[in-house]
Amino acid sequence: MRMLFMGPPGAGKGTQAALVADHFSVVHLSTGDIFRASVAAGTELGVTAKRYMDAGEYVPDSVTNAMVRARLGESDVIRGFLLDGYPRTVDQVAELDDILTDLGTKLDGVVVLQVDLEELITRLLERARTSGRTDDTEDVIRHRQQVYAEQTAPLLALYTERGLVFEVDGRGTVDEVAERIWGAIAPTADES
Ligand code: B4P
Repeated sequence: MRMLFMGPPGAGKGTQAALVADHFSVVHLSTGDIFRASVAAGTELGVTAKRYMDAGEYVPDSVTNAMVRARLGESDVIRGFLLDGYPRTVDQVAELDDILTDLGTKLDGVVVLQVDLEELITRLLERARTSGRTDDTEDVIRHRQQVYAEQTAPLLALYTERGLVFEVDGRGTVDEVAERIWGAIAPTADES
């Protein structure tokens, strides 16, 4: 299984991708998680990433693409992977296409979680109370939604044209959303 999880910040990508990856015993690769781990470890990558993340901007494509290419080259990815939060820009889509060609494989699907803006803001403000994430302030949360609308939402048309998109209603409880995702991808997952 090789899938992407897409959707605006707060849509539940991380939450749901972890559940599906666990079920299929495939790698869950969240670029956001890798950046946060690098920040915590104080690496050079972390220092660079923090500057952009704290401002609600995307980390530069050159940095993000190199990181994903390296991770997808590791041996545990052979069974499959769920990419959560990547690709987010046109350049990242092109890089992922190249990586998949180099690996001699292709995507099985793209799960797109749909949640309205006010619910997204509510969820992220709720997370802000507990996560300690420095990009979870209200101003930055709103800016991240804008960056998503400008740079990432247009990519969905491209994957729709390729016939890969499963649109899933991301409202409701985590279990309800998981149930919907399962209903959408089960036929594809059975084939892979
Ligand atoms: P991410 O870590 O991907 O953060 P995110 O977009 O906020 O999504 P996340 O996965 O955390 O939220 P989720 O919907 O799971 O990115 C953070 C930053 O890293 C970016 O702004 C950027 O700077 C950088 N970055 C990452 N990838 C990049 C890339 N490819 N290129 C460039 N820069 C990149 O969950 C949100 C909250 O909602 C959670 O608290 C969760 O518990 C809750 N929730 C989930 N489902 C729910 C439900 N059904 N009901 C209620 N709450 C729910």
